[in-house]
Amino acid sequence: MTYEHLDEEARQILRDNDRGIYTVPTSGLYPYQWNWDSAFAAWGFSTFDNNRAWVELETLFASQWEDGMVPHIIFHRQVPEYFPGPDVWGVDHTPPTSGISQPPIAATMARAVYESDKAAGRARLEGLFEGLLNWHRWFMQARITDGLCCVTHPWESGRDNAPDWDSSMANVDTSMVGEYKRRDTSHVNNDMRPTKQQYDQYLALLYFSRDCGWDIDTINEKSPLRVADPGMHFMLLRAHRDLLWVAGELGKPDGAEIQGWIDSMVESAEKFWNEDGGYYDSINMRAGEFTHTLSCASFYCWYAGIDETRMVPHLERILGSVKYPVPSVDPARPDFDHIRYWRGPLWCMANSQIGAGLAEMGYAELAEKVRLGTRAVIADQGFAEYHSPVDGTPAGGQHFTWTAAVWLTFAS
Ligand code: 9WN
Repeated sequence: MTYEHLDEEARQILRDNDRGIYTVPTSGLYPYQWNWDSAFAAWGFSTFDNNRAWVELETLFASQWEDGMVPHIIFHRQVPEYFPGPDVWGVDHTPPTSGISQPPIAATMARAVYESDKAAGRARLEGLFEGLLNWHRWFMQARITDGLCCVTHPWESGRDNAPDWDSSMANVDTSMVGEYKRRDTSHVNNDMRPTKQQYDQYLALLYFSRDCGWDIDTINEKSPLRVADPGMHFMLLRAHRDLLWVAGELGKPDGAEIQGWIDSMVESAEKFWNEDGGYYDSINMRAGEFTHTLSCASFYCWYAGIDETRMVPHLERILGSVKYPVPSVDPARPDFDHIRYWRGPLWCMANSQIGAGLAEMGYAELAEKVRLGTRAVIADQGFAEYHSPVDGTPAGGQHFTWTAAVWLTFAS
Protein backbone atom coordinates (compact mmCIF):
# COMPACT_ATOMS: atom_id res chain seq x y z
CA MET A 1 0.00 0.00 0.00
CA THR A 2 1.36 3.42 -0.85
CA TYR A 3 0.63 6.53 1.09
CA GLU A 4 1.85 9.20 -1.31
CA HIS A 5 -1.50 10.98 -1.28
CA LEU A 6 -1.20 11.26 2.51
CA ASP A 7 2.33 12.64 2.24
CA GLU A 8 0.96 15.38 0.05
CA GLU A 9 -2.03 15.95 2.31
CA ALA A 10 0.29 16.31 5.30
CA ARG A 11 2.45 18.85 3.49
CA GLN A 12 -0.68 20.73 2.47
CA ILE A 13 -1.87 20.89 6.10
CA LEU A 14 1.43 22.45 7.13
CA ARG A 15 1.16 24.95 4.28
CA ASP A 16 -2.47 25.76 5.13
CA ASN A 17 -1.64 26.33 8.80
CA ASP A 18 1.44 28.39 7.96
CA ARG A 19 1.04 32.07 8.90
CA GLY A 20 4.36 33.09 7.35
CA ILE A 21 6.73 33.03 10.32
CA TYR A 22 4.80 30.67 12.58
CA THR A 23 2.31 27.83 12.21
CA VAL A 24 -1.04 27.57 14.00
CA PRO A 25 -1.98 24.13 15.39
CA THR A 26 -5.23 24.38 13.41
CA SER A 27 -7.22 27.37 12.27
CA GLY A 28 -10.25 28.39 14.35
CA LEU A 29 -9.68 26.43 17.55
CA TYR A 30 -6.02 27.50 18.02
CA PRO A 31 -5.29 30.70 16.08
CA TYR A 32 -1.87 31.51 17.63
CA GLN A 33 1.59 30.02 17.96
CA TRP A 34 1.85 27.26 20.56
CA ASN A 35 5.27 26.29 21.84
CA TRP A 36 5.58 22.54 21.44
CA ASP A 37 3.23 22.48 18.46
CA SER A 38 5.71 24.77 16.73
CA ALA A 39 8.60 22.49 17.50
CA PHE A 40 6.69 19.60 15.89
CA ALA A 41 5.84 21.85 12.94
CA ALA A 42 9.54 22.60 12.45
CA TRP A 43 10.27 18.87 12.39
CA GLY A 44 7.55 18.39 9.78
CA PHE A 45 8.75 21.29 7.62
CA SER A 46 12.29 19.92 7.73
CA THR A 47 11.16 17.10 5.42
CA PHE A 48 10.39 19.46 2.55
CA ASP A 49 11.31 23.07 3.42
CA ASN A 50 14.37 23.31 5.63
CA ASN A 51 14.46 27.10 5.72
CA ARG A 52 10.84 27.27 6.86
CA ALA A 53 11.62 24.81 9.65
CA TRP A 54 14.29 27.14 11.05
CA VAL A 55 12.01 30.17 10.72
CA GLU A 56 9.45 28.39 12.93
CA LEU A 57 11.95 27.90 15.76
CA GLU A 58 13.45 31.35 15.30
CA THR A 59 10.02 32.97 15.65
CA LEU A 60 9.39 30.98 18.82
CA PHE A 61 12.64 32.11 20.40
CA ALA A 62 12.15 35.72 19.32
CA SER A 63 9.44 35.81 22.02
CA GLN A 64 11.59 34.37 24.78
CA TRP A 65 11.25 36.26 28.05
CA GLU A 66 14.26 38.01 29.54
CA ASP A 67 14.47 35.43 32.30
CA GLY A 68 14.79 32.65 29.71
CA MET A 69 11.24 31.29 29.67
CA VAL A 70 9.79 30.50 26.26
CA PRO A 71 6.03 31.01 26.57
CA HIS A 72 3.39 28.45 25.77
CA ILE A 73 1.37 30.76 23.52
CA ILE A 74 2.52 33.75 21.49
CA PHE A 75 -0.32 36.03 20.49
CA HIS A 76 1.06 37.38 17.24
CA ARG A 77 -2.22 39.12 16.35
CA GLN A 78 -5.56 39.89 17.92
CA VAL A 79 -8.18 37.17 17.47
CA PRO A 80 -11.23 38.16 19.55
CA GLU A 81 -12.81 34.72 19.00
CA TYR A 82 -10.15 33.07 21.21
CA PHE A 83 -10.43 32.75 24.98
CA PRO A 84 -8.42 33.26 27.18
CA GLY A 85 -6.58 35.81 25.03
CA PRO A 86 -3.74 38.24 25.82
CA ASP A 87 -5.87 40.58 27.93
CA VAL A 88 -6.74 37.75 30.30
CA TRP A 89 -3.11 36.66 30.68
CA GLY A 90 -2.03 40.24 31.39
CA VAL A 91 1.61 39.70 30.45
CA ASP A 92 3.64 42.78 29.59
CA HIS A 93 5.49 41.57 26.52
CA THR A 94 5.60 42.40 22.81
CA PRO A 95 4.11 40.47 21.15
CA PRO A 96 1.83 39.46 24.04
CA THR A 97 2.31 35.94 25.39
CA SER A 98 0.87 33.59 27.97
CA GLY A 99 2.65 33.43 31.34
CA ILE A 100 3.66 29.77 31.49
CA SER A 101 5.83 27.49 29.35
CA GLN A 102 5.27 24.13 27.64
CA PRO A 103 7.17 20.87 27.11
CA PRO A 104 10.72 21.90 26.15
CA ILE A 105 11.21 19.85 23.01
CA ALA A 106 12.70 22.64 20.86
CA ALA A 107 16.31 21.50 21.38
CA THR A 108 15.34 18.01 20.28
CA MET A 109 13.62 19.34 17.19
CA ALA A 110 16.39 21.84 16.43
CA ARG A 111 18.81 18.93 16.40
CA ALA A 112 16.52 16.97 14.08
CA VAL A 113 16.14 19.91 11.71
CA TYR A 114 19.91 20.44 11.74
CA GLU A 115 20.60 16.78 11.05
CA SER A 116 18.28 16.88 8.06
CA ASP A 117 20.67 19.38 6.38
CA LYS A 118 23.78 20.19 8.35
CA ALA A 119 25.36 22.52 5.83
CA ALA A 120 22.28 24.72 5.57
CA GLY A 121 21.56 24.56 9.30
CA ARG A 122 24.81 25.27 11.06
CA ALA A 123 24.46 29.05 11.27
CA ARG A 124 20.78 28.74 12.20
CA LEU A 125 21.57 26.28 14.99
CA GLU A 126 24.33 28.58 16.18
CA GLY A 127 21.80 31.44 16.25
CA LEU A 128 19.40 29.44 18.44
CA PHE A 129 21.91 27.95 20.85
CA GLU A 130 22.00 30.69 23.52
CA GLY A 131 18.19 30.87 23.58
CA LEU A 132 17.89 27.12 24.02
CA LEU A 133 20.52 27.07 26.75
CA ASN A 134 18.84 29.91 28.62
CA TRP A 135 15.47 28.21 28.39
CA HIS A 136 16.91 25.00 29.83
CA ARG A 137 18.59 27.04 32.59
CA TRP A 138 15.24 28.64 33.33
CA PHE A 139 13.61 25.22 33.69
CA MET A 140 16.35 24.07 36.08
CA GLN A 141 15.90 27.18 38.19
CA ALA A 142 12.14 27.74 37.99
CA ARG A 143 10.56 24.33 37.69
CA ILE A 144 12.78 21.81 39.48
CA THR A 145 11.81 20.87 43.03
CA ASP A 146 13.58 18.00 44.82
CA GLY A 147 15.22 17.21 41.49
CA LEU A 148 11.87 16.73 39.73
CA CYS A 149 10.45 18.80 36.90
CA CYS A 150 7.15 20.35 38.00
CA VAL A 151 4.30 22.24 36.38
CA THR A 152 2.43 25.19 37.84
CA HIS A 153 -0.54 24.88 35.49
CA PRO A 154 -2.00 21.86 33.65
CA TRP A 155 -1.63 23.80 30.38
CA GLU A 156 2.12 23.86 30.93
CA SER A 157 2.31 20.06 30.73
CA GLY A 158 0.55 20.00 27.36
CA ARG A 159 -1.84 17.36 28.81
CA ASP A 160 -4.50 19.72 30.04
CA ASN A 161 -7.14 17.55 31.69
CA ALA A 162 -5.02 14.51 32.52
CA PRO A 163 -5.93 12.85 35.84
CA ASP A 164 -2.47 13.79 37.14
CA TRP A 165 -3.80 17.19 38.19
CA ASP A 166 -7.10 16.14 39.77
CA SER A 167 -6.02 15.94 43.40
CA SER A 168 -4.34 19.36 43.23
CA MET A 169 -7.17 20.92 41.28
CA ALA A 170 -9.59 19.92 44.01
CA ASN A 171 -7.90 22.59 46.16
CA VAL A 172 -8.24 25.36 43.60
CA ASP A 173 -10.74 27.97 44.73
CA THR A 174 -12.91 28.91 41.74
CA SER A 175 -15.27 31.25 43.57
CA MET A 176 -13.62 34.35 42.04
CA VAL A 177 -13.71 33.17 38.44
CA GLY A 178 -17.08 34.67 37.52
CA GLU A 179 -18.79 34.53 34.14
CA TYR A 180 -16.86 33.94 30.93
CA LYS A 181 -17.54 32.58 27.50
CA ARG A 182 -15.57 29.55 26.41
CA ARG A 183 -14.65 29.50 22.73
CA ASP A 184 -13.19 26.00 22.40
CA THR A 185 -16.58 24.33 22.65
CA SER A 186 -17.91 26.38 19.75
CA HIS A 187 -15.34 24.62 17.53
CA VAL A 188 -15.38 21.15 19.08
CA ASN A 189 -17.94 18.95 20.84
CA ASN A 190 -18.26 19.40 24.59
CA ASP A 191 -17.61 15.73 25.27
CA MET A 192 -14.19 15.96 23.60
CA ARG A 193 -12.98 18.84 25.77
CA PRO A 194 -12.28 19.55 29.47
CA THR A 195 -15.33 20.04 31.69
CA LYS A 196 -16.68 23.42 32.85
CA GLN A 197 -15.33 22.74 36.33
CA GLN A 198 -11.85 22.09 34.94
CA TYR A 199 -12.02 25.25 32.86
CA ASP A 200 -12.96 27.24 35.97
CA GLN A 201 -9.91 25.75 37.69
CA TYR A 202 -7.61 26.59 34.77
CA LEU A 203 -8.77 30.18 34.92
CA ALA A 204 -8.51 30.41 38.71
CA LEU A 205 -4.89 29.22 38.49
CA LEU A 206 -4.17 31.65 35.66
CA TYR A 207 -5.61 34.56 37.70
CA PHE A 208 -3.64 33.45 40.74
CA SER A 209 -0.31 33.57 38.89
CA ARG A 210 -1.21 36.78 37.09
CA ASP A 211 -2.00 38.38 40.45
CA CYS A 212 1.45 37.25 41.64
CA GLY A 213 2.81 39.34 38.74
CA TRP A 214 4.08 36.04 37.21
CA ASP A 215 6.77 36.06 39.89
CA ILE A 216 8.26 32.57 39.91
CA ASP A 217 9.20 32.46 43.60
CA THR A 218 5.79 33.60 44.81
CA ILE A 219 4.01 31.15 42.53
CA ASN A 220 6.29 28.31 43.60
CA GLU A 221 5.64 29.05 47.22
CA LYS A 222 1.90 29.76 47.18
CA SER A 223 0.15 28.21 44.19
CA PRO A 224 -2.24 25.38 45.08
CA LEU A 225 -0.86 23.42 42.13
CA ARG A 226 2.67 22.14 41.86
CA VAL A 227 2.84 18.70 40.33
CA ALA A 228 6.00 16.80 39.47
CA ASP A 229 5.29 15.41 36.02
CA PRO A 230 7.18 12.49 34.48
CA GLY A 231 6.20 13.79 31.03
CA MET A 232 7.93 17.13 31.56
CA HIS A 233 10.84 15.52 33.39
CA PHE A 234 11.51 13.00 30.65
CA MET A 235 11.10 15.50 27.81
CA LEU A 236 13.43 17.99 29.51
CA LEU A 237 15.96 15.25 30.17
CA ARG A 238 15.78 14.20 26.54
CA ALA A 239 16.14 17.79 25.41
CA HIS A 240 19.18 18.25 27.67
CA ARG A 241 20.81 15.29 25.93
CA ASP A 242 20.11 16.83 22.52
CA LEU A 243 21.36 20.22 23.70
CA LEU A 244 24.55 18.57 24.93
CA TRP A 245 24.99 17.02 21.51
CA VAL A 246 24.42 20.41 19.90
CA ALA A 247 26.93 22.06 22.25
CA GLY A 248 29.49 19.44 21.21
CA GLU A 249 28.72 19.89 17.54
CA LEU A 250 29.14 23.67 17.79
CA GLY A 251 32.16 23.51 20.08
CA LYS A 252 30.46 25.37 22.92
CA PRO A 253 31.97 25.47 26.41
CA ASP A 254 28.68 24.63 28.21
CA GLY A 255 28.88 20.84 28.07
CA ALA A 256 29.76 20.30 31.73
CA GLU A 257 26.80 22.36 32.92
CA ILE A 258 24.39 20.43 30.70
CA GLN A 259 25.91 17.09 31.67
CA GLY A 260 25.36 18.02 35.31
CA TRP A 261 21.65 18.56 34.64
CA ILE A 262 21.43 15.20 32.87
CA ASP A 263 23.14 13.34 35.71
CA SER A 264 20.93 14.88 38.37
CA MET A 265 17.71 14.30 36.42
CA VAL A 266 18.57 10.68 35.70
CA GLU A 267 19.18 10.13 39.39
CA SER A 268 16.00 11.86 40.57
CA ALA A 269 13.80 10.14 37.95
CA GLU A 270 13.55 7.13 40.24
CA LYS A 271 11.50 9.25 42.64
CA PHE A 272 8.68 9.06 40.10
CA TRP A 273 8.57 5.31 40.51
CA ASN A 274 5.39 4.31 42.31
CA GLU A 275 6.17 0.97 43.86
CA ASP A 276 2.48 0.16 44.46
CA GLY A 277 1.50 0.26 40.82
CA GLY A 278 4.99 -0.41 39.50
CA TYR A 279 5.14 2.52 37.08
CA TYR A 280 6.33 6.12 36.70
CA ASP A 281 3.72 8.32 38.34
CA SER A 282 3.22 12.05 38.83
CA ILE A 283 3.48 13.53 42.31
CA ASN A 284 1.25 16.13 43.91
CA MET A 285 4.05 18.11 45.55
CA ARG A 286 1.72 20.05 47.85
CA ALA A 287 0.40 16.83 49.38
CA GLY A 288 3.60 14.82 48.90
CA GLU A 289 1.58 12.03 47.28
CA PHE A 290 1.56 10.07 44.06
CA THR A 291 -1.43 10.76 41.85
CA HIS A 292 -1.80 7.10 40.78
CA THR A 293 -1.79 7.85 37.07
CA LEU A 294 -0.33 5.44 34.57
CA SER A 295 -0.39 7.59 31.44
CA CYS A 296 1.35 8.06 28.10
CA ALA A 297 3.81 10.27 30.03
CA SER A 298 4.92 7.25 32.04
CA PHE A 299 6.13 5.72 28.77
CA TYR A 300 8.41 8.66 27.97
CA CYS A 301 11.17 7.02 30.08
CA TRP A 302 12.81 5.51 26.98
CA TYR A 303 12.67 8.84 25.14
CA ALA A 304 14.67 10.24 28.09
CA GLY A 305 17.35 7.64 27.50
CA ILE A 306 16.43 5.48 30.50
CA ASP A 307 16.54 1.77 29.71
CA GLU A 308 13.47 0.70 31.62
CA THR A 309 12.37 -2.92 31.33
CA ARG A 310 9.83 -2.54 34.15
CA MET A 311 7.51 -0.47 31.95
CA VAL A 312 7.40 -2.98 29.10
CA PRO A 313 4.63 -5.26 30.49
CA HIS A 314 2.37 -2.24 31.07
CA LEU A 315 2.80 -1.12 27.48
CA GLU A 316 2.21 -4.64 26.14
CA ARG A 317 -0.95 -5.04 28.19
CA ILE A 318 -2.30 -1.63 27.16
CA LEU A 319 -1.51 -2.10 23.47
CA GLY A 320 -3.26 -5.45 23.63
CA SER A 321 -6.42 -3.84 24.96
CA VAL A 322 -6.99 -1.15 22.28
CA LYS A 323 -7.15 -0.97 18.51
CA TYR A 324 -4.67 1.91 18.12
CA PRO A 325 -1.69 2.96 20.28
CA VAL A 326 -1.02 4.68 22.80
CA PRO A 327 -3.97 5.76 24.96
CA SER A 328 -3.25 8.85 27.05
CA VAL A 329 -4.30 7.03 30.21
CA ASP A 330 -4.55 3.37 31.12
CA PRO A 331 -7.80 1.97 29.62
CA ALA A 332 -8.17 -0.20 32.74
CA ARG A 333 -9.03 2.90 34.78
CA PRO A 334 -12.75 3.06 35.61
CA ASP A 335 -12.83 6.73 34.49
CA PHE A 336 -11.12 6.05 31.14
CA ASP A 337 -12.93 8.09 28.47
CA HIS A 338 -11.83 7.17 24.95
CA ILE A 339 -12.89 10.49 23.43
CA ARG A 340 -12.25 13.15 26.10
CA TYR A 341 -8.99 14.86 25.36
CA TRP A 342 -6.19 13.73 27.73
CA ARG A 343 -8.32 11.22 29.63
CA GLY A 344 -8.12 8.40 27.10
CA PRO A 345 -7.51 9.45 23.47
CA LEU A 346 -4.26 8.76 21.66
CA TRP A 347 -2.15 11.65 20.46
CA CYS A 348 -0.04 10.91 17.40
CA MET A 349 2.73 13.28 18.43
CA ALA A 350 3.04 11.57 21.80
CA ASN A 351 3.25 8.28 19.91
CA SER A 352 6.16 9.66 17.90
CA GLN A 353 8.07 10.37 21.10
CA ILE A 354 7.25 7.05 22.74
CA GLY A 355 8.04 5.20 19.50
CA ALA A 356 11.35 7.01 19.04
CA GLY A 357 12.35 6.23 22.62
CA LEU A 358 11.49 2.56 22.24
CA ALA A 359 13.48 2.28 19.02
CA GLU A 360 16.49 4.04 20.49
CA MET A 361 16.52 1.82 23.57
CA GLY A 362 16.36 -1.36 21.49
CA TYR A 363 12.69 -2.34 21.84
CA ALA A 364 12.35 -2.68 18.09
CA GLU A 365 9.16 -4.73 18.03
CA LEU A 366 7.22 -2.45 20.35
CA ALA A 367 8.55 0.62 18.56
CA GLU A 368 7.30 -0.73 15.24
CA LYS A 369 3.90 -1.51 16.77
CA VAL A 370 3.58 2.09 17.89
CA ARG A 371 4.73 3.41 14.51
CA LEU A 372 2.45 1.17 12.45
CA GLY A 373 -0.50 1.87 14.75
CA THR A 374 0.08 5.60 14.34
CA ARG A 375 0.24 5.18 10.58
CA ALA A 376 -2.96 3.12 10.62
CA VAL A 377 -5.00 5.57 12.65
CA ILE A 378 -4.01 8.49 10.42
CA ALA A 379 -4.56 6.48 7.23
CA ASP A 380 -7.95 5.23 8.50
CA GLN A 381 -9.21 8.38 10.22
CA GLY A 382 -7.25 11.40 9.05
CA PHE A 383 -5.13 14.15 10.55
CA ALA A 384 -7.16 14.90 13.68
CA GLU A 385 -5.81 16.55 16.83
CA TYR A 386 -6.29 13.23 18.68
CA HIS A 387 -8.16 9.95 18.16
CA SER A 388 -10.02 7.32 20.12
CA PRO A 389 -7.66 4.40 20.74
CA VAL A 390 -10.72 2.13 20.87
CA ASP A 391 -12.16 2.75 17.41
CA GLY A 392 -10.07 5.57 15.93
CA THR A 393 -12.81 8.22 16.02
CA PRO A 394 -11.10 11.47 14.99
CA ALA A 395 -11.52 14.05 17.75
CA GLY A 396 -10.81 17.69 18.58
CA GLY A 397 -9.56 19.94 15.80
CA GLN A 398 -9.04 18.61 12.28
CA HIS A 399 -6.37 19.37 9.67
CA PHE A 400 -3.93 19.39 12.55
CA THR A 401 -0.32 20.55 12.31
CA TRP A 402 1.43 18.13 14.64
CA THR A 403 -0.42 15.11 13.30
CA ALA A 404 0.68 16.11 9.79
CA ALA A 405 4.24 16.66 10.98
CA VAL A 406 4.33 13.28 12.67
CA TRP A 407 3.06 11.63 9.51
CA LEU A 408 5.96 13.06 7.52
CA THR A 409 8.66 12.35 10.10
CA PHE A 410 7.62 9.22 11.96
CA ALA A 411 4.54 7.38 10.81
CA SER A 412 4.58 7.15 7.01
C1 9WN B 1 -4.18 25.09 25.95
C2 9WN B 1 -2.42 23.46 20.96
C3 9WN B 1 -2.54 23.01 22.41
C4 9WN B 1 -1.52 21.93 22.76
C5 9WN B 1 -1.80 21.27 24.10
C6 9WN B 1 -3.26 20.81 24.11
C7 9WN B 1 -4.18 22.00 23.85
C8 9WN B 1 -4.71 24.24 24.81
C9 9WN B 1 -6.23 24.14 24.91
O1 9WN B 1 -3.88 22.55 22.59
O2 9WN B 1 -4.04 22.95 24.90
O3 9WN B 1 -2.81 25.29 25.83
O4 9WN B 1 -6.88 25.15 24.68
O5 9WN B 1 -6.75 23.10 25.20
O6 9WN B 1 -3.58 20.16 25.30
O7 9WN B 1 -0.94 20.19 24.31
O8 9WN B 1 -0.23 22.46 22.76
O9 9WN B 1 -2.49 22.36 20.11
